[in-house]
Amino acid sequence: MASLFITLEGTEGAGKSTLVPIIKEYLESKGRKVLTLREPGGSEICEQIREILVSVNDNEKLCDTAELLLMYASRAQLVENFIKPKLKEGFDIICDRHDLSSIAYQGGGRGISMDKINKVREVSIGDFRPDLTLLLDIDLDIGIERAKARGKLDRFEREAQDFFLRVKNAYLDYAKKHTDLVHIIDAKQDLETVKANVLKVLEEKL
Ligand code: T5A
Repeated sequence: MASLFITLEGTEGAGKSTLVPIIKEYLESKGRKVLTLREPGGSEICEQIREILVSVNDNEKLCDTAELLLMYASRAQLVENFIKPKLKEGFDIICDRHDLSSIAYQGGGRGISMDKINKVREVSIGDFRPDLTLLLDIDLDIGIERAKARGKLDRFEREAQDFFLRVKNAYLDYAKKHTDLVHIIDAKQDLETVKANVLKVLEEKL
């Protein structure tokens, strides 16, 4: 079967990073070659871009357009140099966040128009899209508590509740319009239940 590009999406602390190795192990148990990546980041240069995006700079505010462009700079670099070539080599790729994060955070959260996002996307990655997206849906309070328990909050995690509410709504709106691509997973349940539900979706996809 052709290689799969699988993305994990959701608000802070939803459990995306926790699920990446679980999905990898499952796919490998089916005899598949798997590579895992994250956005922003995932390569040496992309991790440098990530640092600008997530670190807190009290002296200078990163403007919304610069944030959008940096997200897509990291994505373009990763898609061109790693994701496309590795898919061609027969690897499945699991990516912790991808394009839908920009629709949710820069579109929903920051209020950048879809027209502007689509233009930036077009020059960055063209019509490249995932084969499957798992949207981990979680109550914002639970997610942020999980993220806080991990330690210092990054630039995004310091945003107010209404920012994350707009992000969550943008995710859910997109999922409702793209039911063929996006599977919503109830992520507030215990890890074993979440894992079982995710593996069920993957089994169906394979
Ligand atoms: N961003 C990113 C944009 O604005 N635009 C973009 O285009 C992109 C790509 C950094 C930020 O960048 C923004 C969004 C982000 O704010 P990030 O660091 O990847 O991106 O994102 P975060 O969501 O901040 O990553 P987190 O690590 O906080 O969330 P995860 O990965 O969803 O959560 P995870 O797996 O680390 O779990 C958090 C804690 O919960 C526990 C885990 O053990 C961990 O301690 N946990 C559970 N506990 C109970 N029950 C469960 N089912 C659990 N699942 C996990």
